[in-house]
This record gives sequence, C-alpha cells and structure tokens, in this order.
Amino acid sequence: MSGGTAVPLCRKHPLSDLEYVISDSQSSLLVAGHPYAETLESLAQKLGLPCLTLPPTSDLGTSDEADTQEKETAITDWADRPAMIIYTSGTTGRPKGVLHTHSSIQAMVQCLVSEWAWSKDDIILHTLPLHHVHGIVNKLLCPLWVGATCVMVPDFQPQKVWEMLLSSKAPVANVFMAVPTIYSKLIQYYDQHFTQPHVKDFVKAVCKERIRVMVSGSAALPLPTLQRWEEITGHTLLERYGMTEIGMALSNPLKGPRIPGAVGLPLPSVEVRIVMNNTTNTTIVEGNHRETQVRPGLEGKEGELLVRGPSVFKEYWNKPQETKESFTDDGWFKTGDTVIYKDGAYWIMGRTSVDIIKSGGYKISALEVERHLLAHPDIIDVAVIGAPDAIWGQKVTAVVQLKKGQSMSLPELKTWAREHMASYTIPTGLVLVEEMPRNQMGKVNKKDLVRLFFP
Ligand code: MLC
Ligand code: AMP
Repeated sequence: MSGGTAVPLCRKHPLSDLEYVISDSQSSLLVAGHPYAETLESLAQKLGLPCLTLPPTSDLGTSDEADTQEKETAITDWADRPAMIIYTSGTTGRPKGVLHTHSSIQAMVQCLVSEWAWSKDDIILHTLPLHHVHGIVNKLLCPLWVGATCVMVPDFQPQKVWEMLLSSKAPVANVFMAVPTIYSKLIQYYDQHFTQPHVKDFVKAVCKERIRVMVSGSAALPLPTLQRWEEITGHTLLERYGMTEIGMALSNPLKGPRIPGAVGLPLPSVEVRIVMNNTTNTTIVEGNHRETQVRPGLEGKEGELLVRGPSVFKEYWNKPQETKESFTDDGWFKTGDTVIYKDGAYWIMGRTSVDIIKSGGYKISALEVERHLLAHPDIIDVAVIGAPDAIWGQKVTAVVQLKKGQSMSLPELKTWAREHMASYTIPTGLVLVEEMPRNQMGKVNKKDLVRLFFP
C-alpha cells in the first residue's frame, strides 16, 4: 500500500549473498525479524541503510489493538506497480531479481485459490523458505488472501512435521504442500519409526480423514515417492509445475484423475506452447486450460515449454537484455524446461541446460558454484554437475582437479565452503581427477561427466 517493493531474503544465505541481493535490488530499507536483527543491522550499517528491527513475535500487539477499519487506498494504479522481487539463479552470471507486479501476484494467487479451492477454514502447515514462490505465494499469500491459517514451521524436521500432522491439538492442518525431498524425508522417518501395524493404520486414518489436499512441486516427483506416499497416507500427491518467473503454470486437477509422473494441464488463463528445442519457430503443441492442439506428425515430441499469461513476471530487475532474451519476439516466456505432451497431459523431461541443478527443490547454478570453488587456493579446475539422487533429486557434485601434490576430502571442502556459500549450494559429492576430462574440442561435456561418474 505504501508503494514499496518487497525483496524477501533467505535466512540461510551467508553475508556476501545477502549483501549482493540488498545491493542489486537497490533496497532502501532493511526489515529484520527479531532473530536476524544482529546480522542485518551490521549489514545495514556497512551499506549505509536504515534497518527496522521487528520486536519478538510474543511482543506484537493483538489484532484488537490494530486499526481494523477498512481504508480505501489512494493508489489507483497499483496493479502494474512493482510488488516483489524474488532472486533466482540462471545459467549465466549472478542470481537475477525476478520482478512481479501486484497484478501478476494477484493472478497467481486468484488462480490457485480457485483451482485448489482455498477457503478461510483451511489450515496449512508451512515448512518452506519464504524467499521463493512456493513458500511465499502458494503457501503464504494464497491462504492469507482467503483468510485461512498458516502454521509456520521455519525449520523442516520430519519428526516435527509428523507430530503436527498427527496431533489433534488445534490448529489441525488440512492442507500440505512441499517439495519432493520433504516427502522423501517424511517417508524415511515413517519407515524408521512407525513400524507397528496399529501406528501405520492410525497415520493413514488421520491423514485421510483430516487432510483435504497434499501438493508436490518445484522439482520432479519420483514415482516411488508418489506411490509410497499413497500407501502411507492414502493421498495421491497433486503434482504441479511452476517457476519463479511465471508462478504456477501446469497442474494435475484437485478433483479428477491425477496422472503419476505428469504435471497435468495449463491452469486457467495460462497459455503454453511446446516448440522445437533451439528454435521457437516450430510449434509442436499449443494449449490452454480448455484445449490442446498438437501439430500432426509431432505427437509426443520433446521441446521447450513457452508460457504466456497474466502471472508472468514483468522483468529481470535492471537487466533489460536478459529480459529481452528470455521472451520470444511475440511475448512468450522461454522456460528452459524440456517437456512433452502425451496421454492428455504435459510431462517435464528435465532442464534444457545442464548448468541448472535442482537439489531439494532449490535451483542452483552450477556456474555460480564453480565460481566459488575456483577461489579455493588448491583448486585449478572444476566442473559442477548434478548427480542423480533419490531423495534430493540431484546432488551438487564437484569434479575437481587439484594443484599438483595437494589433497582434499569432502568434509574439508564443505568446511571451507561454509563461509562463502549458502548451505544448500555446497557440494555434497566430490570427485577428484588427475585432469579434467575434455572432448576433442577441448570442452568439458557435463552430460558425459554425469554418465562417466554416475553410470
Ligand atoms: C544437500 N544436503 C545433502 C544433499 N544435498 N546431504 C546429503 N545428500 C545430498 N544430496 C545437505 C547439505 O549438505 C546441508 O547440510 C543441508 O543439506 C543444506 O541443505 P538444506 O536444503 O538447507 O537442508 P535441510 O535443512 O535438510 O532442508 C531440506 C529441505 C530444504 C528440503 C527442507 O532443502 C528446502 O526447504 N527446500 C525447498 C526449497 C524451495 O522452497 N524451493 C522452491 C523454489 S520455487 P548441513 O550439514 O550444512 O545442514 C520453485 C517454483 C515452483 O521452484 O515450482 O515451486
Ligand atoms: P525456480 O526457478 O526455483 O522457480 O524453479 C523452477 C524450476 O523448477 C522449473 O523451471 C522446473 O525446472 C522445476 N520444476 C518445478 N516444478 C516441477 C515439477 N513438478 N516437475 C519437474 N520440474 C519442476
């Protein structure tokens, strides 16, 4: 309402990443939640910015004290004003700020509120970070829009989440959304701790009775996870597909059959195209919420997904060139995801670029990780790849060539990296090579590296 633009920060980012986001977004004020006051105040001082520290939650006034009278806002052109910038990693350069307007956020929210039938009686258990669309739009703004309740669980721990899902103490959650890694970790915990038949029956009965929908997204949901979750809870996870730049685009239905492994159809007001990779001229499929047209002879053929619609972002903050390059001349956003359309639904086949890694639902730029690792005094060459991983989707793995006579273990690398990198970007796999494998052109082929080291 004040006309400002919100830039959510990540609690797990090291100071250098926070500083980058604050500076790049040209933020003029820092707002620090109580536990982060010390960190942000010193950063604010360094950057010459004011910092507003919020009191501990327990000291906040109740709603009775607040001014609850509805006021008409004087701003009439709010719809196209900037509302929020979310930082996302790309294939090149440092993370980019994705600028959403009030109207693109409103489009995302209203679409999901109606498609997934949010109501004020809903209670969602919120276990995701707030600096990404999944956590801030799908799990926070949607429920707040309808007056539903969010139970915030800032640090995901499987035991805690199970306790909260199964407890009969109010507030009792009836909606759950997460990335596939969270479901895998909940399954792992279940298999280790809920071994008695009567406990298993209890878990299934409670989940079936209380929970109205469980959603998975942000990364591919492995079939074994979907199947095991169904056995444990009686819920077929509703898988959907989205992206920071476009909000949610494709979704299995709330009611009606959900196709395992597929991400359903375009949400209302979302238009999609599948075009031949590397050329946006040949359209394989064109579709929207209601209909799909497949070019004869190209059924089931892979291509890049393009998206158009009111929830698409406005621009990459201060990056007109990147913004231009990410759209086709006729205004379609190029997602960089390879998809197919078959059996009446869309299927995500992977990223077009090997330099984007998805681990735990986080998008990580391999080049950004390489940039950090190359600063290590003993590393002379490095290629970062995403190794397949059943729980994390992909595992950030560094293929490293060390200076002659040097040695390095994974724990040593992790300890060094902790100071410079966000925890979720630090490699969890290390492969030491005498010499970086290169093809005849002298290039590192990352697809070959994955095949070589993780056959
Ligand atoms: C990481 N770790 C691994 C690993 N990868 N350990 C073993 N094997 C692997 N392959 C370890 C790291 O070493 C580190 O350990 C820790 O995990 C840090 O990662 P983390 O992600 O912070 O871990 P954790 O606290 O366990 O949380 C797991 C998680 C979290 C799944 C809850 O990753 C998470 O919240 N993910 C959601 C991301 C998200 O919201 N994405 C949405 C993007 S929006 P240590 O020892 O340092 O702790 C979007 C659009 C859309 O995509 O469609 O929604
Ligand atoms: P982000 O840029 O962090 O918003 O991540 C968006 C990316 O996550 C997409 O471009 C996809 O690559 C991936 N993604 C999101 N949902 C799914 C899904 N259901 N299946 C496969 N990949 C997904």
